[in-house]
Amino acid sequence: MRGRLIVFEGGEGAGKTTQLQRSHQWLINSGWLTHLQSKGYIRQIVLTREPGGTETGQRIRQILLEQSRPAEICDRTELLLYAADRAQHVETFLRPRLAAGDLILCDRYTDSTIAYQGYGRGLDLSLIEQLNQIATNGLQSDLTLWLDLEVETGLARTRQRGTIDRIEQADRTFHHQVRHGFTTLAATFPDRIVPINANQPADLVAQQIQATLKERFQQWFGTRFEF
Ligand code: Z5A
Repeated sequence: MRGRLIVFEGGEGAGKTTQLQRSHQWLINSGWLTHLQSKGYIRQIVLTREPGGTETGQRIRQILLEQSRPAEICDRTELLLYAADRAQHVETFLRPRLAAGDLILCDRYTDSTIAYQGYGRGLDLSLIEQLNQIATNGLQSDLTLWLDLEVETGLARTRQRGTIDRIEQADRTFHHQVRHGFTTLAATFPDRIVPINANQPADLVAQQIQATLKERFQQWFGTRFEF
């Protein structure tokens, strides 16, 4: 049994967290989870996120995203903190669970660093790729669902929610660069990164994701299942 890593990516307010939870519920309620378990394809589903998927990572997350110290962290420090969070996450959480056969749904992973610190902050892309390699020891996602949404719409959603963290405060140009980063990544890795149109009601976004997951399950496990 080999687990699979499914990552949800996107800019601010794209709906990653909403859709990760919906996918989890759908896998349970549709019977897919039981089906995959009964065939011995996966052990269980686990949910996680970056930054903050481990205890150490939660402390790093606080440093990175708390609102009270926005100016203190310089760009390279930020990059290294995301890498440190990831190294801990991969080593102590992701790899053991994948080895045990878990299906992991993860909110953000390596592509966020390329999009935010690379395209957004303008840090050297080859340096970031090297750091991602060090932090992950080569562990890539099996599938990345990139929820694509216009910057203004995403920011409006987060403003409505009423919480603004350190990166959400960055200017609009930054967020446009981030989106350009994801667009470039999706064009470069079309098998691994699947664009999802996030500019539609949550139910329709969820349906698009479910269709993608069904396709991948068939590809990975050679199994079809309808309920
Ligand atoms: N970051 C980085 O820079 N480098 C890295 O390597 C990594 C991360 C790993 C993590 O913050 C921050 O870290 C992030 C990038 C940076 N930047 N910031 N800021 P986070 O985990 O706290 O938050 P986030 O990942 O940015 O997620 P978010 O802003 O909370 O958005 P979301 O998860 O994509 O969306 P949501 O919470 O599901 O939905 C947002 C709101 O929209 C909410 O009120 C929903 O009810 C609503 N919503 C959701 N879907 C819809 C639809 N379809 N229509 C209308 N409204 C909707």
